[in-house]
Amino acid sequence: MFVDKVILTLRAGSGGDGVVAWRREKFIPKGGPAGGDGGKGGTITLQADPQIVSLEDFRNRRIIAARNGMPGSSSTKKGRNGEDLLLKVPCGTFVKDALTGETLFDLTTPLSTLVICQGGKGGRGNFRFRSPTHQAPNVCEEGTPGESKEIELELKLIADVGLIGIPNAGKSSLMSQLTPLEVKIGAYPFTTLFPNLSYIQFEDQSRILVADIPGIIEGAHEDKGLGLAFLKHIERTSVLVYVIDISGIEERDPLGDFEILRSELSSYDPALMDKPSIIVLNKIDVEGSRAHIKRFRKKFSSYPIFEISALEKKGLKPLVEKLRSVVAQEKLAQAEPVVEELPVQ
Ligand SMILES: Nc1nc2c(ncn2[C@@H]2O[C@H](COP(=O)(O)OP(=O)(O)OP(=O)(O)O)[C@@H](O)[C@H]2O)c(=O)[nH]1
Ligand SMILES: [Mg+2]
Repeated sequence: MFVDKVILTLRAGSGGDGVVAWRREKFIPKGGPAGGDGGKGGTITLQADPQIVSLEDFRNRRIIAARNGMPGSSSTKKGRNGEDLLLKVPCGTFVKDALTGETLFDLTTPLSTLVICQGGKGGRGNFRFRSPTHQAPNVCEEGTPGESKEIELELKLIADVGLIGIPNAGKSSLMSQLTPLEVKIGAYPFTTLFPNLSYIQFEDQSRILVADIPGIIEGAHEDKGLGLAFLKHIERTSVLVYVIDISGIEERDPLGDFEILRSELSSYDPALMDKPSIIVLNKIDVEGSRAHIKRFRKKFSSYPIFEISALEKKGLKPLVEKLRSVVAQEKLAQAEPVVEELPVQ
């Protein structure tokens, strides 16, 4: 199941206590201090993992706790450290303070990590308090408590391309032609209930990440259909691809469909209107689509428009080339300029 929001209580392990103990060996009457240190408490770290696309693993886990460090023991033996926990989350996970809603971190870069709850320190045993003037210290320290936090994880998928369309337009059909993902396709609305994420692979090993979003209907901003909740997963894309069923079957007007999509997207976030957009007119294999294509091109001539049949794999190559060039352009535009300076002579 696709999960994009969870609230968790995270508790790092506390440090183990140091102890007071004495050397007790035959013929050494006053053997001196021998109390060992407590072990460290387990630390909790989050890591962005590109292999994971949902927060599903955390769905039934309210509290996640790392183990405490063990107390020290005699013969200056250190207590065992509590094991650290590495929690893997999808790239694009916002880590928020659950109480204030403040964003603490945005785990976007693959394999980037965030130490979210530091384990407590082990207390020192009496062996560590010995000194020339204090040869029999009867003191030791307690371990310090581990950090504890109530956090919210919210995923906003990181994809290069977002596929938008009304239900049945053929978004998942297109996704399954472009990417290796096996996507569910159905001749009924709302086949896709959660976003699908996959990639277009190029010969030079580069990839473009594509997100297929559940269908949007008129009134989605009033929670009709599946609402607009999934649109957060296209907020960070470089390009929006509007997939339009151009066949005009089921009495739908393809031009009207595009206007509905624009208006729903803009009511979710007007900034989406400024993203580079491409229109894909799908189902050109259906008889009668020609007339609609003509009308569509006339009315929306300012957009790049591609005609395809996802079913018959027609027109896909020019579309993929366009996606590749727009994504590359956008990435370049977003990249921070690096200023190289010559070393001072
Ligand atoms: N004739 C024709 N049918 C197509 C084409 N592309 C998709 N279809 C059909 O349209 C129906 C819907 O396809 P999907 O890919 O599931 O559509 P979707 O946009 O993902 O739909 P939702 O997940 O419900 O939003 C299926 O019956 C497909 O076989 C096409 O190019 N030509
Ligand atoms: Mg679908």
